[in-house]
Amino acid sequence: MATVSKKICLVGDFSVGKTSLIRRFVDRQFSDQYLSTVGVKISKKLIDSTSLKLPEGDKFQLMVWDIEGRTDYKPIDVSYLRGASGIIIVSDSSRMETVENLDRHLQMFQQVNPKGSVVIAFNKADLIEPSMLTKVMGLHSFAHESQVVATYATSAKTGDNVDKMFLELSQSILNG
Ligand code: G3D
Repeated sequence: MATVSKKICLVGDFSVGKTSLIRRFVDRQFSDQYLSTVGVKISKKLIDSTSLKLPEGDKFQLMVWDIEGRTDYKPIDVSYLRGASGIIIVSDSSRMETVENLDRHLQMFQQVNPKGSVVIAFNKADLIEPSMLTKVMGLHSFAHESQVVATYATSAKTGDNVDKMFLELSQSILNG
């Protein structure tokens, strides 16, 4: 029996729903760990072989990093991304500028970990018409496509696709 532990980060513009997605996935089980100097909150989630393809009895622990309380659009510090096996880049589907910024975040991660797994979240999917959402998602192409494991329309409000997205990223990290 073994537990594999991996770090992932949520990145994206201010107020796109990063913290809400983590809350939804981690079921409000927040770690007390708070690195006040950098304002990072780390939540842990243990996943077993009922949700992931793991050797029988093994467990997978995700350490989910979130920069809390940011109210500006300054670029994040790359040190936050160091050691991350994967990232979820989040946009707010109802705010086009946050969708346009997805690539910028992807490029930053690419520089730190060119082999890491990336999932793109078009969050707040509950706020826009499905046909509009399809259009917004279709508009986008990424500079480093090969790193993008999946693209999801999510809603932290309804829970739509949230678990699925975190689990797909976890499986991709596990598969190496
Ligand atoms: P951030 O961590 O990216 O900065 P937050 O974003 O998770 O703090 O969310 C910012 C605001 O968006 C919050 O509202 C939150 O409730 C809302 N939000 C997050 N995800 C969704 C979603 O999927 N659908 C909808 N409708 N709202 C969402 P407040 O009002 O607290 O600022």
